[in-house]
Amino acid sequence: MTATTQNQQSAMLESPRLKIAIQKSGRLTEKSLDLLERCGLSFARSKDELFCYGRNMPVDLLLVRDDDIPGFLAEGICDVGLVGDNVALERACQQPQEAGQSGATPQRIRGLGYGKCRLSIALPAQAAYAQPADLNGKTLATSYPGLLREFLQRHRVSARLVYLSGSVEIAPRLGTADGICDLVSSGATLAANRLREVETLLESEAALYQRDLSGEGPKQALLDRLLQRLDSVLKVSESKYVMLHAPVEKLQAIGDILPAAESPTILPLAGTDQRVAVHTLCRENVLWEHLEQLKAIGATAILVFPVEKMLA
Ligand code: PRT
Ligand code: ZN
Repeated sequence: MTATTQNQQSAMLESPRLKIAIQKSGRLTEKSLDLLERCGLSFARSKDELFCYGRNMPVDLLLVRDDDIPGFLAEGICDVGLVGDNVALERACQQPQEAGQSGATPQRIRGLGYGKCRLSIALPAQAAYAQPADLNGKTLATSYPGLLREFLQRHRVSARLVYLSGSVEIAPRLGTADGICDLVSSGATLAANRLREVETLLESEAALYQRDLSGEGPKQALLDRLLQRLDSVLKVSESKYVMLHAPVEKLQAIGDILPAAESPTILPLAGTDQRVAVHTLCRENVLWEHLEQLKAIGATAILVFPVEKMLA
């Protein structure tokens, strides 16, 4: 080991270490790990470990059940958590007393763009529904009693709640409930159980939450450094680099079609002065519809590349 490596290692041991909690095993795990890796973090990790030591920055990982993350933040067991808004907000509904204690409520810092879903009320397909008042007197099964109760109170609806930790969508068929309140992403589970979405209570995604780090300057500085990298990674994940050939007179139209395009590089093409090569960075995703529109105005050789890193 060189003296420099030794110095780096002893500096890492002495500095405060930021603890990030992510879901151990589930829908958010792979994307959360991938995101942290793209921010340049590397962890010494074996499959069953609950705690992973950060190899190249004083940042460690806690692998836990997603439902535990808001509580771990509130209790200071971890400093940062990557968790669905649905889980964080459900806990905030169930523990409203925390809101009064300064510092105890985890703060949402960034939406991360994955784990997207919505919390919805669904009723059997044939059930009549026009407004929340139609839920009066009904029994609703849910894993989200806090958020559902809050919705019902807001609409002055009196309904009975049945708590189920899973398989909520089969409750109406079993006769346990008249309807459900559960997470929906594609809608396939509702369709398979002949349920119809009637109200959306919440749009959710995985988000970065932090606990109050006032008075812990070095840890907050570490988090700020990580957030800078995160912003760059999030920005770049949507960005695309586009190259195409086009008629000279269509340059303006091309700029109008491409989403959030930067000022393009225009290059001459050998053997013609009617057409040029156009290279440009788009800050938003380029979809098939955009390519079809480009083709329709005479663009050819259209190539779209993902952007791996960008330092603006
Ligand atoms: O063990 P642990 O407690 O950590 O995991 P978990 O089983 O509680 O959570 P997991 O891994 O299923 O989900 C983790 C997070 O992913 C959730 O808290 C949401 O933030 C997010 N997410 C995104 C979803 C869905 N989409 C989703 N579709 N979580 C659950 N579902 C379920 C939903 O409950 C329903 O049963 O998928 C079904 C509906 O899906 P569609 O596509 O048929 O509509
Ligand atoms: Zn869970």
